[in-house]
Amino acid sequence: VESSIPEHMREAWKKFSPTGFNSKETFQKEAVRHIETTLARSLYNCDEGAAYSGVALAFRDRLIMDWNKTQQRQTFADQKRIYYLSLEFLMGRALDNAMLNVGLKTVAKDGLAELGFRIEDVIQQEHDAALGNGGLGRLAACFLDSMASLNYAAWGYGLRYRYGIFKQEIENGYQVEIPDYWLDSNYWEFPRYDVTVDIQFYGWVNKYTDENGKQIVSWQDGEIVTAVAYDVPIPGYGTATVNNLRLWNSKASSGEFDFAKFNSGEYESAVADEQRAESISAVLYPNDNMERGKELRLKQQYFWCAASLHDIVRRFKKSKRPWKDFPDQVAIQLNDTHPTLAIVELQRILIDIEGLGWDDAWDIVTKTFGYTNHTVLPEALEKWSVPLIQHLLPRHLEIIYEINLHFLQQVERRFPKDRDMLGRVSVVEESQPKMIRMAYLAIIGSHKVNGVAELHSDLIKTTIFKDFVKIYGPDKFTNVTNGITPRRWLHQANPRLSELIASKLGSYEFLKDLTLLNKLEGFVDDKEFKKEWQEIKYANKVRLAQHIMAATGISVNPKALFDVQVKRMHEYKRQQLNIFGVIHRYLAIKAMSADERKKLAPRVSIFGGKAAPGYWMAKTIIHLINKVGDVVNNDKDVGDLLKVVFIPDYNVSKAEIIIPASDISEHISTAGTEASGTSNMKFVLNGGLVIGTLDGANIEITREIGEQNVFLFGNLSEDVEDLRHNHFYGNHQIDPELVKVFDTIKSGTFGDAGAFSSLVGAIADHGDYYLVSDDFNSYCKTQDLIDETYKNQEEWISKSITSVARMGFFTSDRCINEYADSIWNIEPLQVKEEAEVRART
Ligand code: CJB
Repeated sequence: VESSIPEHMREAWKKFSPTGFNSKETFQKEAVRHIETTLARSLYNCDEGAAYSGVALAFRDRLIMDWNKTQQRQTFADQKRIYYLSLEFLMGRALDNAMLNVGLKTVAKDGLAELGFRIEDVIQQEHDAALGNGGLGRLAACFLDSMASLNYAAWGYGLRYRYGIFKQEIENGYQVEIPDYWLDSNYWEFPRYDVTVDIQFYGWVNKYTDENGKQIVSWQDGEIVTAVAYDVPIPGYGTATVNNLRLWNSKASSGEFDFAKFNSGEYESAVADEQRAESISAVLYPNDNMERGKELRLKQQYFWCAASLHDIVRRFKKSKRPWKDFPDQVAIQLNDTHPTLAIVELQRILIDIEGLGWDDAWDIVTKTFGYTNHTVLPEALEKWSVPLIQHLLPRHLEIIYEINLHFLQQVERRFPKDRDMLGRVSVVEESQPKMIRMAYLAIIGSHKVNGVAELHSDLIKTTIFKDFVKIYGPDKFTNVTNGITPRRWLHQANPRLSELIASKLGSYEFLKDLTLLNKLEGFVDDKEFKKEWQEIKYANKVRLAQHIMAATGISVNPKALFDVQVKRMHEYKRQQLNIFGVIHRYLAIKAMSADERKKLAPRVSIFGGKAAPGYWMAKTIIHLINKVGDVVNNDKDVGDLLKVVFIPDYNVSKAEIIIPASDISEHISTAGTEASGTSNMKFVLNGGLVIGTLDGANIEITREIGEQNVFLFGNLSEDVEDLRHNHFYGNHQIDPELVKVFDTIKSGTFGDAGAFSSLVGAIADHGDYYLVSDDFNSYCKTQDLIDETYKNQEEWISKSITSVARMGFFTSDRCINEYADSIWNIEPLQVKEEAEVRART
């Protein structure tokens, strides 16, 4: 408060506060000013890149004005805030979203046209902010959008990676990874060089009694790295709320950057220290649903948790409230177990630094945190080795042991006869070396644990966290089914469909209340409407076909059925089932007579997705898809009847082109493995139908839109265990049609069969863990049913419209309101009426 301008001088200040633009002319003035001054370009030297920069800077100014006011309003209101801790925020592009959210996209479009640019071309200049791997990171981005749109006082906290998820290129059918340096021309961040936190690593724990007889615990020596805040404004849709995403950048602590070394001529060593510090926030780990236990990753986790917590605590302390009020002011949500050290860090701050007793501190901690689990896959559940934690964070290891001790004592009192229970639920796994089970720590340190779809939330209660349900009772565990933001995933990705819907519903209000879509059901028989609906899908397919041509050189017929599977490559997501199905179809076409071929609906099988660089099997699947494409796409017998496309470098901005163009999308994970899935929601919201297993949110989507509108197939999650057991101990017969597919691969039809032997072997010889063979037959039959259904376009379009009409539940706005209600106990902070109402274009 010392830094605020004295009362009597504020009028002079306010006179010059920027007012921003709200007309075509004022927008042009701002954009041109930025191009000519900030960027030092001119009208003789302004390409689309420079135009993008000028427009981005103009909109950034606009956002930051609202950002400033929002932050003042939230500080003044002094209410509880949400802090969403996530190692991943898969934001995608910001400009289009900013234009839409402040309601000035038409202004920008018209203004740009007069300056010689098409708005679409300008928007495409932006590099995606790709600080995430897949669903978990994109969910965090959708949540930020919803929290701002609903006027919740919410902060995201993450890391400012210098390199986001790698760019994928395909060479000779193989994935090649290219570093994604994305920070040049990134106008959406504000470095806060004055907001820093020094973070300690290594060192040792000193315990002594001070002169007053008090036990002091102090963590000493080691290494200090400084966290510098970079703030990213998060605008809400149709509201003046602009929240903050704070990303931490690591740099050598200014005290540490060794001037002594530097002066004595040890330049290299001084620079090496600096680089080591900067490496913490250098790169996003590219694994999805897979933990690798690397020391640098643990460093990232602590660095980010500690910086965020110190920031939160600093903000709380300004309020001068007593510590017991902390959980009334602060709700921290852990996006998976990656931020679990925040629990330990808060306990450490409270007992070692603030001097609270253990129990009082622990009570505050557990009331503050909520933990979201995103997977039951064993390889994704985080464990850290005790020696590693001991070395890097010696005091934290002590606190973890003490948390565990208190917890196990409580368990022992409740279940005195169940000795095995203690071993099963202990935070410390008695392995060699011992490991800390982060999910258990997260459960113990939180007041609520949630899964991300109904089936998943049931599964965590009955499988991986079963004992904890016994210990804490079922109420600690809850479900919040995922959602997506309709602003990006309908309006921005599919503007024509959004416009058509608005024309029928009378306004764009559905973008704020997605349940209003149900009024579309009244138009399922409206001929004119259906025709427009179909035309829009077709136009989106033409757009995708152009992209496919530009990216791969493959020509696809937009009249064909577009069958899409885009998501991270993973055995459990079963892209291999899809490509085996494609080979099966290819063989069938080859065997058909000319007459039979005429009756078949032409199809384009479209794939996209990155494989973790060290995930051999996932890379092999990519390779097979590309090799099958090479053969099928060049087979004269096949022609337009089947094309196979792998779109390289699937990311958020490509998703915005691909999703609106699908007729069918595939969500075909082994039942019980995909926690929720969120692209399934995006596809249906854009009028695509889905083929899917009874897994994750597919189940709830089916419940909402009706079984007759979904192509379901495959085994149920409750049968998976038995089937797996049978593969090993019974007589495991591979589906005969799948055997034909394998024989074709083995015969070298798609190049060197050896390249695919591990993929085929995993199913034929090694237990088929993901039940590809068990589901193959029903998958192929369901694909045939899709062909039949597609022939009746009237029926198909009706299904498409009905499905969209019933998707209201899957907005991330509903999801955030549920978190607010059942986990965070927080109300929105209303924005004054005049600011609330904005033109929506
Ligand atoms: N998920 O993206 C990831 N990464 C992980 O490491 C673990 C889970 C995904 O999270 C999404 C958001 O909750 C889910 O929809 C998806 O099923 C899950 O795989």
